[in-house]
Amino acid sequence: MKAMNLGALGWGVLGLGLALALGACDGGSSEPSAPGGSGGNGGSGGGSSSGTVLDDMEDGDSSIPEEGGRVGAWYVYNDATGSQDPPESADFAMSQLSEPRGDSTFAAHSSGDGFTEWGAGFGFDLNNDGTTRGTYDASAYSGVSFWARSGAGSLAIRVGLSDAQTSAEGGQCDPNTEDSCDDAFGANLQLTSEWQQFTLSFAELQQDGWGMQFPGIQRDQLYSMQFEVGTNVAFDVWVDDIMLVP
Ligand SMILES: [Ca+2]
Ligand SMILES: [Ca+2]
Repeated sequence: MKAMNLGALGWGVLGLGLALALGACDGGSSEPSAPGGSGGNGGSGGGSSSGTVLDDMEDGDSSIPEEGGRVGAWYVYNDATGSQDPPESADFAMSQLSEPRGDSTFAAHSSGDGFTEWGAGFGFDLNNDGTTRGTYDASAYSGVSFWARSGAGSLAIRVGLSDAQTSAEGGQCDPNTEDSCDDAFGANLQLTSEWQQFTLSFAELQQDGWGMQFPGIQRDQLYSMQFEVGTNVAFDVWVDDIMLVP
């Protein structure tokens, strides 16, 4: 749960990593196809019922399901120049959907505005029990998928998966050099007011380019998954049904 500390510190700048937690098989989590969510972007046609659920958020709490070696808490992080809800100081509980999306009634939700340095985001660690932050081995999977929408119009976000290369903890980038760490492998996506399913293969993820550069994501040593917005934008982001794709 104390991942928030990390959020405030190190992860700063853009993406971090991935995390994945699988989990809970409570009803419906394995079937992201939802009425109204048609236009799945990149969705591999028809539902990814074969994936491993990292979090479907249906229990409403701020932790990913503790399963398969995954454990971690949701947190927000930002450059401290604007306002974000929930605030970093609060527990990041999941939010109830005003309109259920298929079997889903809860999702991760954060909104805010006024950030001017690099922005704000939210995410979760894949292997952090609150005492020790370690890596998660996702090498059995080809990528991740999730559903997302914007509650405030079209919005550009960056999804990042931090690994042992781009996280200071990995000892490969240099946390003492500005703009070395935290340039996580990820992708830039465009959200709309409609729910869309995004499927990203690890192979297609790229660093943003401002940090120490590495040839490719280290999928067997992932730290976290994060959803981030840039500066000078009012945002209202919803994320649901995050899965590891075989
Ligand atoms: Ca939970
Ligand atoms: Ca959900």
